[in-house]
Amino acid sequence: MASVPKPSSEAARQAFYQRMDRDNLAPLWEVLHALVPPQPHSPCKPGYWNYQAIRPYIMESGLAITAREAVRRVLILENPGMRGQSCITRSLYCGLQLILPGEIAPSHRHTQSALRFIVEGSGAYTAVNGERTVMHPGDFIITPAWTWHDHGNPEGGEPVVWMDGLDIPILALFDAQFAENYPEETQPVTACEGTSRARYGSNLAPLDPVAPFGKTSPIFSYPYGRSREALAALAKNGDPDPCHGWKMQFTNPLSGGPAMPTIGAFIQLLPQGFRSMPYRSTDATIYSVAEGAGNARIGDETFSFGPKDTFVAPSWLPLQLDAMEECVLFSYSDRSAQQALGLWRERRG
Ligand code: GTQ
Repeated sequence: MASVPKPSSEAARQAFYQRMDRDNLAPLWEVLHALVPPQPHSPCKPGYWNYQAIRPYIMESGLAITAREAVRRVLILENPGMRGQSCITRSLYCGLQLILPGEIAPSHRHTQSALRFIVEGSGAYTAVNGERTVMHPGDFIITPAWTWHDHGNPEGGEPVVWMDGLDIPILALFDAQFAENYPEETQPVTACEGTSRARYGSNLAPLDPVAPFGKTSPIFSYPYGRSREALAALAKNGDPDPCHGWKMQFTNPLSGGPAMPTIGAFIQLLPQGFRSMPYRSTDATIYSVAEGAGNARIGDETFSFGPKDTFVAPSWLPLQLDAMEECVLFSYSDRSAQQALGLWRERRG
């Protein structure tokens, strides 16, 4: 009967690994615990950006380069645990984009999906698929994958800053990135403002159920006034969720599902004095403060936030929110992708 062989010495093992290394081979047993951890184990760290502190850099970028030359004049919010990788979580990118009066950010398209959450200023527009939408603080705007888009700010207006959320690392993971420039600086306007909202965002839909942007919502602008009104009405009726206050997801009216196939976007209201029950989920989440001030405890770090600030909660670290004033928080994460793949988990308390 064959007997179990005696294990090699550590030195013999190391020599063995070195020999196989030349043939692009490596032993699983040296890395198994890191590859298949008992629970999420991420280089992503909690992060916080105070808008008043970083605003001077954003405005200085307006002196450093034009929107035209930069193509997109954006300061990237890099996760403190993943500096140099242009990401705020493992799967998502976040930046703050500035467009000054009289500027144009030229038209292009790419397979990455983008969302915008307007942080400061009004009057700039973004154009998607021949329709322009004017931006106001708190608006949530979508650029579906592979749609032509350009941004502009008419002369005589004010600087406009918005948060860009893109699924850049997801497309990179799959090596499925494509991009191209439009032959002109701006795409022609073929529909008047509000057309897509009239067609899809009025509890009505065309009779032929054509989804113009595939799995992405055909409403590309969700104005803040409407979101805010809904939250205020909800807060008059019933109790807040112990973990989330009153939290809603932006939806695709054609599917009833999330507005974007890779990114979930949310808006929530926390009443003054609300202290949430700790909550964790596998979707690392980026928050932008639309209104109010409070504290976010993420793992064992606590950040005091105010209007226009950004913070990020990594996967599976408990998040607890304290609202010193009534707060409205916008947030986005890769929850859509995780749920589509059956990966998403959450834990309350
Ligand atoms: O507006 O198209 O922040 O392509 C990064 C990449 C914005 C955009 C970003 C982009 C855009």
